[in-house]
Amino acid sequence: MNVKYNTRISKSGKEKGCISIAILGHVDSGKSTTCGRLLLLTGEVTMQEINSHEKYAESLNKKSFKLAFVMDKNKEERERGVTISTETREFETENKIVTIVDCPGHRLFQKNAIHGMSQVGYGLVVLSASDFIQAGMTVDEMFDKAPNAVTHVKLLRNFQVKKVIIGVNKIDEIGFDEVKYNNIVRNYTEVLKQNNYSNDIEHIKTRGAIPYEFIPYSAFNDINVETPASEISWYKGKTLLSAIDTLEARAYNDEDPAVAKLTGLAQPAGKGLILTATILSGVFRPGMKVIVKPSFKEIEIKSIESDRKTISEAKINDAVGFSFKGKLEKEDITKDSLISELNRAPKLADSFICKIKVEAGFQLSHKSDVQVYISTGRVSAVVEEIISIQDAKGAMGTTIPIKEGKKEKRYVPARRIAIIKLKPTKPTIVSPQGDNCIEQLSRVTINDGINTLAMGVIIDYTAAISEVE
Ligand SMILES: Nc1nc2c(ncn2[C@@H]2O[C@H](COP(=O)(O)OP(=O)(O)OP(=O)(O)O)[C@@H](O)[C@H]2O)c(=O)[nH]1
Ligand SMILES: [Mg+2]
Repeated sequence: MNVKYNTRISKSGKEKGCISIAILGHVDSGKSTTCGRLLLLTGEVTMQEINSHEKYAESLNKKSFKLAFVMDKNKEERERGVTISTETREFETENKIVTIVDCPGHRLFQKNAIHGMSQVGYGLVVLSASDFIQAGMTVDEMFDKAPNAVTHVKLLRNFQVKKVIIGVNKIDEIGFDEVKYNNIVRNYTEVLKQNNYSNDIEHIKTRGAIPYEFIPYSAFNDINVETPASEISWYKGKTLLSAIDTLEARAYNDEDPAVAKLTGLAQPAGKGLILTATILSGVFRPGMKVIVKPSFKEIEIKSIESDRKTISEAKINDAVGFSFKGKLEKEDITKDSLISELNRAPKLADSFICKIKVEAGFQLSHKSDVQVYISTGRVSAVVEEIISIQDAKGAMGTTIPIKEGKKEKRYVPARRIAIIKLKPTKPTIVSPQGDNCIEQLSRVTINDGINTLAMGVIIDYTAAISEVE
């Protein structure tokens, strides 16, 4: 093992940790405005640019969107005042190089938000403060008020992020009121608890819980984004930028196989295809021979770009563009493609075996059709076999085999652990737990189309015929 932290030499020549954050939350909570403010405060965008956005926004009767227009670049987004597609930018804090992926909050563009979540190591869920100020709101009431403030953290937990910051934005709209802020924190903590977010070290270690932190601020009015504000002198915690600065750079093992997930493609005039991708494991370098799956196209990396600069290495969670020596066709690519180091690529599986735990209030039936989320994508599958089930009285994790021909254990009851076999409708790339495991390819969430039924890890698989040949 040779564990390192993902770092890069910054513009100032200082070695800084690299982190990536998806900006999530309900529509209009101020996600794009937050991104605009962060880029302005860190010098990536000038006041002149904001002023010119303001003029244009004013002509559309949307003056308050001047900061959001930094991220919302296309005509439709600007005219409607909503984010449609994700937008990625980079800025630096004192100790970190930060990639932000601004996601849409509108439910019509949920797919794009999920695409954004799948690319990052951290989440910033932006709440609009006035939504949750009433004392004792239930999770259902919060969902009714701002569905994606609840749905996004639920979805995000499938993506192995290391922490979420809950940004309580628009603190000006609740008159900077401490009591109201405390109600928001109390209310929303319930949403987090229900979805396996916890700051309890034991829960983090044993249940894979994701830690969280609340930060009050106002992106539009520049309150507690970079500097502590007198308006909320009752608040003694971090500013939004200091909370971001203290997120840990992702650890990686530089001996692990290099694997990246495709996020998009571009074809600049007169040039070859450029694939944009997020690194899941290992280190990519120019000259490396790679294989694209599921097409099995082999090709060599010519150069790697990040934020329009050429870089010599791409490491965990980096969002980069690859250009290639040789010809890569659009047919070689699907939206689920993985780019991996040749001879060390994870395999396509025809079926896979998982150890899962069924969620409270649900059961998982034999032969049922389910949707399986692996953090790189989603696939339809059938629960082909229930191999063993945890004894109701047994210790956690001990399972008893189903007896041949026995009818009654045809489903896994709520809260029970089981070993099951899933058969996807198409070969799917997985990485079972164990040596060289790629975490994002080893965890599954099983969904019935609406609800999460179970979550767990992949422990084994049967390789697809295309891998065996
Ligand atoms: N009062 C107040 N308004 C804010 C604040 N931050 C953002 N807004 C306003 O909220 C509105 C929506 O802002 P956006 O940044 O576009 O919101 P969004 O979350 O990116 O929206 P989608 O991407 O469409 O989901 C704009 O009118 C902003 O000016 C704030 O701190 N205070
Ligand atoms: Mg937006």
